[in-house]
Amino acid sequence: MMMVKGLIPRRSALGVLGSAVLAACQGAPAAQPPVTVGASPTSPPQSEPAPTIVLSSENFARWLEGVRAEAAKRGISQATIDAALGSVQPIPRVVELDRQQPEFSRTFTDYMNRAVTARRAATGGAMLKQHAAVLAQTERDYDVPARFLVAFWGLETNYGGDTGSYSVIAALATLAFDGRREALFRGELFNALTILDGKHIPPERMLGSWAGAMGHSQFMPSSFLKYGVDRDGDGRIDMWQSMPDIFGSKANYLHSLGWDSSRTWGRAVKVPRGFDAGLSSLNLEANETVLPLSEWTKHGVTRIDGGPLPRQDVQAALILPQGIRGPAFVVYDNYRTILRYNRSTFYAVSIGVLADQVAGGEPLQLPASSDQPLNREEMIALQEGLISQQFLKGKADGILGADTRQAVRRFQRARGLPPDGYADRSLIAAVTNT
Ligand SMILES: [Ca+2]
Repeated sequence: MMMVKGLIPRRSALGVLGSAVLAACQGAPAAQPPVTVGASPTSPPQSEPAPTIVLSSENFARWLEGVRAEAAKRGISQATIDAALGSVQPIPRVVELDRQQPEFSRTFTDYMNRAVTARRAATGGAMLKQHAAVLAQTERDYDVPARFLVAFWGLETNYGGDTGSYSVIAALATLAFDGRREALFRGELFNALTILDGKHIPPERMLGSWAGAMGHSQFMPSSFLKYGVDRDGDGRIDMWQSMPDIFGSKANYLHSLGWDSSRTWGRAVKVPRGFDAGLSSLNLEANETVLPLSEWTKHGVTRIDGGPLPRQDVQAALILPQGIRGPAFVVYDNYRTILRYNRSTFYAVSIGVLADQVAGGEPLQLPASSDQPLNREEMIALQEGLISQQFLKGKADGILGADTRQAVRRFQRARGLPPDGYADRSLIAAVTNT
């Protein structure tokens, strides 16, 4: 499922990677700008050319008048409007960052090796202990296990170390004024004003990513208003300093999305030689072939160490994020719940793997891979080849979405290749040389 118009990049804990891209989906149940590190097979590329950034202060002042009038009409107090918007100026850097998105940057293993490091897992383990009391209360009340709350925290802001230092009001005003996604950001600007009006945080402390994601859990203002909870009872929802509020709000969010605390998210597995790659799910929901674990066992799937899969009656899909030669995972319902929060396969797997390691699980050794991420030109060449051979309908858009992956699978089946739906350079060569 591709929702290009909602693509929202933001700064992330993984900003150290240089090319962190956060893909958000406007209109998805989770209004939060979700996170990916690098492009995943599900993150649409941003293809618009970068025009010269001109932010006319005269035009901005005129535009801001309209915002102020509408804010007043929406019932936001004049004092809040003056305090928040009185001296706000557009931030050219925000527009620059908004337009500066890598198209494709990482393969799955590359992403995972950077997202789930031994250090991040160890820090998560320490955080699990340090915040044990708050986490236990949160888990009891919202039914989301502590290790997952810590994993989200670790991936989003490196355990609160990287929450962003942009004025949220100024960043949102800039993005709304810039106009590429005015409706989204103008709405979030009014949400941010509503938060200020509620005295949850003073304007000077309302800091976040350049795209307006706030605090330890990088909530967009709409998510803050929808899922934020005051757990320490001081009358304010504080996503910046109150750990009870921070964990409680995230748990409330995940609970609302349908978290099932009786199950985990899935697990890394080993598939046998000759495994039918056509059994793997290619769509984002990972629900093309859903079988009980006992059936996967019959297909020869084992734990990563070769031991038998759990003998529980769990419905699972199998995913091969980097094709049949890459790592394999069985995934359960909570994996799909993570995807409702952030529609990136890479992100969802990394949350699960990190959560397990935070709780003391074995590190996941991913096989070294010489795969390179495909660039946009290669993706288009692949699609054009698939279209000309009638494996794919429509027009080449350079986005490796579910339709393209299904087309790759049809091509592979027709050529007697393992139908894993995975496109690498050798696949492109096979498609374009025929
Ligand atoms: Ca509070």
